[in-house]
Amino acid sequence: MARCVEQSRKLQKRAESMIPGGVSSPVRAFGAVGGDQPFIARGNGPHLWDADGNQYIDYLGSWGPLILGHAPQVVVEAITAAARNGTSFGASIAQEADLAELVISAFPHIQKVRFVSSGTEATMSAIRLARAYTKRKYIVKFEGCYHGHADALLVKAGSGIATLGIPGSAGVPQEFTQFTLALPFNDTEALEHAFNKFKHQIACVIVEPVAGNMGCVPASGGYLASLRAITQREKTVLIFDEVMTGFRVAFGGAQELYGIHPDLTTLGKIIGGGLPVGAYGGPSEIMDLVAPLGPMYQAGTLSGNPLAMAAGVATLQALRDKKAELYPQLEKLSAELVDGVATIAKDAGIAMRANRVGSMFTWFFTSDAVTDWNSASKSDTQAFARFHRAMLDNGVYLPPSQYEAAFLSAVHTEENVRQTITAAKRAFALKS
Ligand code: HOZ
Repeated sequence: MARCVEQSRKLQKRAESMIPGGVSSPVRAFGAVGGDQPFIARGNGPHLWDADGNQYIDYLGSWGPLILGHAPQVVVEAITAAARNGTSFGASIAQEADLAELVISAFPHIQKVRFVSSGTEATMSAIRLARAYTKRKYIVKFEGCYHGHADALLVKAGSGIATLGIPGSAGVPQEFTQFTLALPFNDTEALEHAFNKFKHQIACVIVEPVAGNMGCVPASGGYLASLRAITQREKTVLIFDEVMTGFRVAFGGAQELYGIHPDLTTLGKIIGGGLPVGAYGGPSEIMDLVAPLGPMYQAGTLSGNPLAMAAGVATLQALRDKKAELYPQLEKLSAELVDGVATIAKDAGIAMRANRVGSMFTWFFTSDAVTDWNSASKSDTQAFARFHRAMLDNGVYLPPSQYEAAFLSAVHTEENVRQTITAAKRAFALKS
């Protein structure tokens, strides 16, 4: 069943004449999966419609923020009301403290939080702050973890870099990454080795506690506790990059789910309710180094933007009010979906490993467990590409890369899950 792609093709051609690759962010170009990228006309609830009128069940969720689905009434009303009063002031508004209060109530180890406009800004600033606090130069990140596109972090990064199959980015002088140590994820020994080699020189360890940017890859049992113990011993700042996992795997993020608390936390995605927001936060002792209180400079005209604050507040209030039912419901439906498709793949004799934490998941096309970048990169990306195209033709929109997590929202239904499993049967050429 082929989709109609006439309008999307026309739009792609027009965009390509003016925008590199016709896209505002590289993975959207569908280079890794082939076929025509649908130009999205609108979204509602769990569904998307493209410019040709094709309807999809959406598991991209704008790469994670849309935990309440597309265009939830509370968020649309909050943005509309805010817009009537002005769209940007470059001055303080009451809603910044409202959003801060909601973040702090969910993340007890955050005493103070600073809002920025993207996850990239959040991680870049948190690292600058960790260096200011420790007065050390080196940073540790993990292979396959992506923390935005700041120069020093584009080292063995996952996400688009992994999708494109390139080692890093052109335009980043080697000197800019000389203090970045990229170690294997889920490997405590490698971390101990780095601390021995760079004694008293490592400012911070930054980690996605559930990696989402090499596909979904959870930390193995005890790994986060080891990171915490080692960084405490070494007086190094531990940063949890919870841009994807914050308010997603639990209301209080991965740190609540696993009971391990970092020094600094970075947030994004859900806290903007679909609008551009990022944040970094932690104890006052560290956060008070941020300007204007302290010497660590960071600023932004659109930081604390009224529309973004309104969308964030509306989203977090809805999550807070429904969290007792909402997170168990996400868990149950996501398990049905992820295990359902994995069973279909098994019946069809297709090698697949399903990784999932709550409503964040990836179907890897490999028979071996995926625990780090090395094992993720063994996935058959051509098989993933065929699956992706077939699912799209059968009305299911997945992230267009093996190395990006997919997400289920609070408005997906049992019926959506059944339809998705039927689509997978068709994709694997089984009788539905
Ligand atoms: N690599 C980004 C998500 N992990 C993609 C964002 C986008 O293309 O919008």
